[in-house]
Amino acid sequence: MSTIHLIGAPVDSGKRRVGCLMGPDAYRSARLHGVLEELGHHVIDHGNLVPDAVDLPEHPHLYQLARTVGWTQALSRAAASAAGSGVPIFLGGDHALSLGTVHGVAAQAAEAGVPQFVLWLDAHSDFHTGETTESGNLHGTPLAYVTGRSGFPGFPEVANPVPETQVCIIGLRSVDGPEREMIEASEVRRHDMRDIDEHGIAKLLGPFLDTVAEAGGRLHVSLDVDFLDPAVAPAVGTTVPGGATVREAHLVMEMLHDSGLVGSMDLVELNPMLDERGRTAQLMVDLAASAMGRKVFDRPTQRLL
Ligand code: Z70
Ligand code: MN
Ligand code: MN
Ligand code: MN
Repeated sequence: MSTIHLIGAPVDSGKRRVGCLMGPDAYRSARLHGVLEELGHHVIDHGNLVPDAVDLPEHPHLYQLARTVGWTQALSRAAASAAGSGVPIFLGGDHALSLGTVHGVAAQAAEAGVPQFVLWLDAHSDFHTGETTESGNLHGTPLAYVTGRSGFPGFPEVANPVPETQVCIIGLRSVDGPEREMIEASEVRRHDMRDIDEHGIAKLLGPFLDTVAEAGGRLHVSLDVDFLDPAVAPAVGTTVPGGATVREAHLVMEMLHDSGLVGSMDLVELNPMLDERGRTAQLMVDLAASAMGRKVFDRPTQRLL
């Protein structure tokens, strides 16, 4: 059994549409803490973080740059400290929070001498730099930042970039031109929805988990709500049709648990303003439970939401 640190990260500065700041409390209302305790884990809810106060002028293109830099600093410290003493689960918050969480866990892994791997479950590649993003929305940039690309003015230096070969993206179906060019020129593993349909998701994830295990590595999992099909997970700002099914997502989580390799996890982009009777929050909690060891025969027969 593990010590699990629940860390609220109500980041809402990574894009224009607000609401993700309510994400941490939606997960709490869907009983994430209790569900994980029922699996036998020692669970500590650290409440919600606040961003550092950062004095940066408005950027002509990057939306809410100073606030996002402030979040990155605060989250990196929290992630580095929690990763050394259990499994942190970051309750988002939009995907800009991963600028900080991955930065922090990678720093702690480097200190511990463990290779850091990242699994990115997302419709988007989030591989823009501050120079290529057309929207100026920083939630579309964390993978470029943590793999060590330039174009991130004001952000903490990335002293421990995650090597491209240690990153795997699954679920792709919305990638902008410059992102595509950068990814194609990189060694990042990436699988789009066609790959999932043609091969099955287990055949994509399995070899990556083998690589992590062979390297003696530790895995950070970043789960974007829009990895899922909007028909089952409507509470997200940018819905992209044709996403993963509930079954595919649970299978990924079950394989992650069986691997024993997950060191940290982000739950991101949940916007409770857009949810339907809490169903997306509930599904994300169920997926986190699967990732932390819930088996089909342990599932409660009665839903609380
Ligand atoms: C687009 C951009 C995005 C969501 C990431 C979209 C980015 N590539 N959207 N996650 N939900 O604006 O950079
Ligand atoms: Mn994302
Ligand atoms: Mn996305
Ligand atoms: Mn293929």
